[in-house]
Amino acid sequence: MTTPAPIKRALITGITGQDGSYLAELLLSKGYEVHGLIRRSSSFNTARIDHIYQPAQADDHRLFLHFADLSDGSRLVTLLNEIQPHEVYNLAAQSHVRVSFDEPEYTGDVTGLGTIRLLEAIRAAHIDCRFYQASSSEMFGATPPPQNEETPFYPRSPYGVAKVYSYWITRNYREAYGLFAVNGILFNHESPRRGGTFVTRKITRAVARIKAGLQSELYLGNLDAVRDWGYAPEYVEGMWRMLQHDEPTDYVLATNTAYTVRDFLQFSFEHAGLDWEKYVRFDDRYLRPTEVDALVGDFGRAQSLLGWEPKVLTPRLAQIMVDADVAALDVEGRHYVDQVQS
Ligand code: NAP
Ligand code: F7E
Repeated sequence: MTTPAPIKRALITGITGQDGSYLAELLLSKGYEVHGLIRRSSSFNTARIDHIYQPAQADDHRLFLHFADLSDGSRLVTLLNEIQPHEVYNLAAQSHVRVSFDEPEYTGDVTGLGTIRLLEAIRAAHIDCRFYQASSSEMFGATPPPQNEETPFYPRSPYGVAKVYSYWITRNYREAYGLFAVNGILFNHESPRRGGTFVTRKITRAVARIKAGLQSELYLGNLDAVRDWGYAPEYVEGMWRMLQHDEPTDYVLATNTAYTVRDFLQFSFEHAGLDWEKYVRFDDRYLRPTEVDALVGDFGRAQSLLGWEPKVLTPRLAQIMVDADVAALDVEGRHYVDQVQS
């Protein structure tokens, strides 16, 4: 008789965010026991994972949530001791670039120092685990595209600078302590679960609301910025593959295509049969003190070592997001009508 393989345990920080929710779904589908770190909040912050959170007595209860915070190092030590994970995915961050100019110290503390607190907790708990760090194309900042794993960093925001710290401390712990630690340098990736203040989701929600007659204007900042927008569910698959590889190294995940914010507007409004120029207005509050003009990633290493490549490219991504926002508004509308009529 063969003994069943031991269940793998993963810890995800940032599980309530866009990527954390898709990664939790992926790992559960692969049979993992998944532990997620969540923050105490005065309002509900688990909307993205409610659909996979089973009651504790259910047979397939393999998702566990723990209150903690990346600014609380001693809590991370007790948590790591308790969970003893085989894989740790550090996705938690103050992840908004514009906000990082308003809250630079806080962003440095969570997005930068949070990573060292987690790495030190792994060492203090004497755990033999693999570590994924959510690094970002924002680290390349002003260095012109195409960008790959050898491209020098030139961050242009407190967020980018904090991510550079986390990138290097992850490499340092790999070299100093032999930890299986990797940086996934991910270019922008979006989905219907993208936070509403990032430009893609702000646009696709506005399209749905304009179409429904609920909104008549959309205020934006710089429309000339060039980004390489991919599809988040494909990127979390790449994160997982990085931790399954024989050797730890760093990888870019991107689509290697370049579109402006204006292009994204065009794809989104056109899909709903609307002309974006009739609705979009400029608001300088959305400009940044220093902008990242162009990010376009070369994912050749991930393709050759991990067999990873993107399938959904930006024009299709915009359609997926518009369709999801239109459908969500329909459900909301039906819910409202049901309530009024009942
Ligand atoms: P997101 O939706 O903004 O999610 C961020 C997550 O971090 C949320 O779960 C949030 O919790 C949590 N968090 C924030 N501060 C925390 C703290 N002090 N302690 C514990 N948890 C905290 O971000 P995302 O788009 O999923 O991105 C995931 C990671 O990849 C982030 O590190 C981001 O910087 C990085 N990244 C993202 C992209 C992208 O295009 N999406 C590209 C490159 C790198 P709450 O829900 O309670 O706020
Ligand atoms: O801005 C321009 C803005 O906030 C994209 C994060 O996930 O990806 C994300 O950072 C561009 C910028 O994303 C508005 O100036 C114009 O040039 O959607 P965003 P981001 O700054 O690229 C990287 C890879 C990360 O790591 C980050 O965590 O769009 N833009 N008008 C606007 N941006 C916003 N947010 N709002 C506007 O109204």
